[in-house]
Amino acid sequence: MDRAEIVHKNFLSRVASGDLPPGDPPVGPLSREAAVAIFRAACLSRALDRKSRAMQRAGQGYYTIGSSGHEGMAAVAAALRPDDIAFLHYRDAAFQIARAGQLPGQTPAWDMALSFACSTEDPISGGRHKVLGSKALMIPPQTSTIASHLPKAVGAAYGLGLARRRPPEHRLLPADGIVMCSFGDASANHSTAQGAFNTAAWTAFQSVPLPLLFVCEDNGIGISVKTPKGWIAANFAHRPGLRYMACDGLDIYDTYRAAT
Ligand SMILES: Cc1ncc(C[n+]2csc(CCOP(=O)(O)OP(=O)(O)O)c2C)c(N)n1
Ligand SMILES: [Mg+2]
Repeated sequence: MDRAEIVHKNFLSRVASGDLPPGDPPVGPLSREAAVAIFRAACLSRALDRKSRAMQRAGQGYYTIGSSGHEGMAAVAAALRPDDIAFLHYRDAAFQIARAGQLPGQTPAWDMALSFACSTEDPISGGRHKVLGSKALMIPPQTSTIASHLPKAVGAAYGLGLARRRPPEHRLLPADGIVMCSFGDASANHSTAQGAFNTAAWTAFQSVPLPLLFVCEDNGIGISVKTPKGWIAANFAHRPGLRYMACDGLDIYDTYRAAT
């Protein structure tokens, strides 16, 4: 058995026996029904991680990107509306799955399996790349160039604000929506990301509307390079024009509270 299989077996046996990490009972505004929907999205995300590896071993799939540890992004999806356009980090399968549950007729498992297989029927990339995204779910596909989606998100948010002041003839995004943009802790150091934060803060500082939620998914590492402990908070907690909130991404109640 490989490590992933051991983790999986442990997960199944511990959930079945109720042997869960100690801690206080969950608190916050998350309803029981929404918590179950988030848990289901997390389970499907994990199952797809495992399936993609199996497909790769069998020669049926190619590039894989795990979402494990990032399943809490389902709670961010639950706090948003499905028409809040989302520029996603590549580990956010759980976000897309949770959002798919907010619209009828969605088939996220099938769509992602097509992406793993580089099928020409993959609805978001036509088989060019394993990538998250969905037109119906307002999730534009991104490139694998880290941080490249942050300036796009800032632009989209600026456009939303502008459209409130000067209603356009054609409207793709609702006037009262927001933009969500997620990224990794190491990606936050990229000059492209820094430019986006600065532009966003510079804009908001002048009270120009910029309805944008940045979500940094801090797993403490960028491939083999460790992020210094406390770096993200130290870097973002006191920037003009930017309101900083932190949460435990492994706790869906805390994540939902912060995202809401
Ligand atoms: C511009 C660019 N430089 C380097 C890479 C190679 N690369 C892929 S993922 C990654 C690290 C990203 O770490 P982080 O943002 O913390 O995300 P995580 O994978 O930890 O979720 C790097 C450097 C890339 N894809 N794009
Ligand atoms: Mg990281």
